[in-house]
Amino acid sequence: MTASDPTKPFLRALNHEAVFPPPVWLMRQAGRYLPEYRETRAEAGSFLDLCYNPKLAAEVTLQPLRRFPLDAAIIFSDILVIPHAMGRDLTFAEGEGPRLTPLEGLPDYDPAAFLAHLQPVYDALSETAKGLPDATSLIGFAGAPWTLACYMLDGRGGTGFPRAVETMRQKPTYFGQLIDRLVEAIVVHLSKQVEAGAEALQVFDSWAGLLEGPEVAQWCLAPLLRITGELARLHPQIPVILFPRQVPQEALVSLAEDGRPAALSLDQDQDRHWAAKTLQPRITPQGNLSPDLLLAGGDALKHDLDDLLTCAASGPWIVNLGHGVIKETPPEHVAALVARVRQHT
Ligand code: 1CP
Repeated sequence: MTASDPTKPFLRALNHEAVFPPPVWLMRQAGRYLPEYRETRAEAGSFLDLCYNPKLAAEVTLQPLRRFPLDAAIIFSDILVIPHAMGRDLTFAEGEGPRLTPLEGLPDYDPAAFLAHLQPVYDALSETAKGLPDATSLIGFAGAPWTLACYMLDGRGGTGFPRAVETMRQKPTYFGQLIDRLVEAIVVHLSKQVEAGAEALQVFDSWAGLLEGPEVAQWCLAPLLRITGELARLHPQIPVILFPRQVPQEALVSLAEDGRPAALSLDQDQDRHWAAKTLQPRITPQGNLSPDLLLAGGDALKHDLDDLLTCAASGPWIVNLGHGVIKETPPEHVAALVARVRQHT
């Protein structure tokens, strides 16, 4: 399959074609808001056991597609499997999110051991590809260097990553070496996902909003450009979506001009009409409904979606949220959202 595969609306939109109604998928579309996910997770034992079980990971990847006519499936995994595969310990305590031992020095990166650790992710992709409906595309993903460094240095989320911010500011040489190592590992992991069947890739820089002024260019944009540059060389036909969450508009413009990602995923605070005018001529915007509105459902969600669909009528757009589905979201709200996108002609 290539990005111009005429049967797949998601890949057509990534190829900068205006597809209407626009393709739709949701970040965290597989996950705890679905009762069948909670059941499979219990069967697997723990979250990480689920991530490393190819059959069950493929099963939860496909679960949302059985309920909703989505245009893409994102492989069920986590951004933190990269630090884990670099020998960092990783646990997910129930209801508490991830925990890692805070990094000292540089992490190990032995490519053979790294790929052996991550083989279940590639097997899950091949397994998922077998069960995918014909018009649905398969997305592989990774965390961006800055966001992975945040978790590796602080060892947990929810705190604003003070150690990562301080290390980035106080020890730029060391920090640069860490970022270099992560860029290398991320490219290898994404490239293997393509070989296993991923038709598009998304890179999550969820904590890019913590960077200030010139730090955005240095630690978010530059590493992302190195990743898209390497991937364009290795897999020129594979579209890449970048998600630099909460960065200023000029950073998005700079990525659209210099980075040539196929798409930029916008968080819910970005002005979508500005994006339609400024970014859409160059790249495909993706986003940016509020996960809180999806949780609430009803008229406010309908209004916001109708506003978004006006942007999607002016050129290529992929309907998505500005961040992941909140775990208390009723699945019926997701069904209503997808149905309303489909109804639009
Ligand atoms: O309890 C559970 O079952 C675990 C909840 C959960 C899930 C469903 C975690 C723990 N990760 C995932 C899957 C996941 N994570 C996917 C694939 C599923 C899909 O999207 O449908 C993806 C793409 C991710 C990516 C991810 N993990 C990000 C980037 C996107 C984002 O949300 O900003 C981040 C930051 C993580 C770290 C992580 N993993 C899990 C949690 C609870 C967190 C966030 C912790 C924090 O708030 O800092």
